[in-house]
Amino acid sequence: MSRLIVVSNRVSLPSPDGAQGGLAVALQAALREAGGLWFGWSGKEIDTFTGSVRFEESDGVRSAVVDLEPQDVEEYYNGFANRTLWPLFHYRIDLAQYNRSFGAGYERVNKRFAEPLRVMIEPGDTVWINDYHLIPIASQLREHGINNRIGFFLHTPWPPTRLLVSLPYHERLVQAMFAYDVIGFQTGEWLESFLHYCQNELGGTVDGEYVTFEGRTLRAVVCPIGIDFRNFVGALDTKGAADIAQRMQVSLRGLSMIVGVDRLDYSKGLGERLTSFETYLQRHEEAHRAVVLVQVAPPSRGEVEQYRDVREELNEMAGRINGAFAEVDWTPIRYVNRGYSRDELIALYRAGKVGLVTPLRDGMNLVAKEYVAAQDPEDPGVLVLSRFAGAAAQMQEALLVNPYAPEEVADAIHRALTMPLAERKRRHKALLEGVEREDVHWWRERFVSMIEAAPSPRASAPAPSAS
Ligand code: ADQ
Repeated sequence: MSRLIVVSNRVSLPSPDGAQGGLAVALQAALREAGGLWFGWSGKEIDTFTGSVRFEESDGVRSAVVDLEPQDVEEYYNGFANRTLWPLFHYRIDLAQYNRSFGAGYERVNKRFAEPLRVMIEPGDTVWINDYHLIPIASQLREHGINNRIGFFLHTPWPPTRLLVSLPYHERLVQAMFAYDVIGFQTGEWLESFLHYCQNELGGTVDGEYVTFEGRTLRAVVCPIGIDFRNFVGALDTKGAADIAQRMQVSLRGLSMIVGVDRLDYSKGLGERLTSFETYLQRHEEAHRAVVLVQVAPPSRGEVEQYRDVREELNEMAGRINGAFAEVDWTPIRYVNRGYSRDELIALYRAGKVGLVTPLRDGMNLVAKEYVAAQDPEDPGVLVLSRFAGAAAQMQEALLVNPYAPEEVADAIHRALTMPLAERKRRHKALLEGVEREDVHWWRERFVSMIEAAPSPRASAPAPSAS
């Protein structure tokens, strides 16, 4: 078996507070089982980039990290990745900032990552690049003569062509993708958008899963990510879970709890969610003093102004709604700005009669899968899920909603809270089967085997370059 080298922007080894994004949690799980090496940014800054690599090992995961300069972090990470590509890929061209220094920083950092990486890659290694931060890195590696099989997995949506063309130099970004052998997407919708762009904007040819542009062919596939199911449900038996379960039981005192758990990000539709809950309270007197929304949302990407804006907006909204509806003995929204460990999260999910997962756009959304995994099959809660989350493609037995339509979401909350046990069990059983079967190991095995099945090692002629 060939060695697996996984590359992502941040290498994030398991941490006790557990406050990590979906990609980090998934890659840790994938590497723990498959072995191999995880390469990326340490998350630390140094005055001058040296490219020197530090090797670490934690919880069975081997990693190799480099530090970046402050200018790199500003232009590449806070700039092109978080202010340009993230909003664009989540269909928010109103929030995307196009700044030449961001683009230059993005290409510079991709080159900087490629330097130490090429030294680590040995013949026969399989290389797996993750996410939008690192799209051009394969073309850099090809320029260095690396002809190993290289795959790329995009964790976010891929935007429709009409939106993508708002990005200056969009062709350059997509042309660089032809240095990969395989490109994976979370859903058929994002894959279709990618193929549409290649065919209609780039002038490539599409033949089934294969896309050819200027003599280079890549395979573009759908490969939805899952959770580390066994490991996750194992947390139900921990002390951390038992403690939270006990605290929730005491503090809920018969209230029905709706639970939301998200990174604080505008793509997660938190403002729209609070409006929907407000609508639900306006329309359902019987919910007053009977229902509570527990929304956990640890801040992320605080250097980017839009994230500060959304945080302020949510503080204001939660305060206003609580002010309007609260009684001396009841507060309708418990809004919590901190992360929880996996053990604590699973108990929170289990205590929720409704899992409210309503992103405006999401590559997949692992919270939806975690919520289902955490339920008691004999008395499960109901998942209310945005139809704009990638997870909706696999989770049709959830109550699917349009997160922009507060009345529709309010109706779904009501339906979920009043759903008969037999229907709850039927829906949950079907969802659970999918979450358990298509877990993170299934995802990793499928995607890595598709990279390994690529017809290369390719000839060492350089691919179209991003620079
Ligand atoms: P994210 O946008 O980070 O991931 P998501 O898939 O929902 O979103 O994963 C969030 C992860 O972070 C979950 O495992 C969750 O348990 C954890 N988490 C969230 N809030 C937390 C909290 N308060 N405390 C502790 N942990 C918390 C990106 C894409 C997604 C895609 C994933 C994986 O945006 O669409 O599903 O990558 O591909």
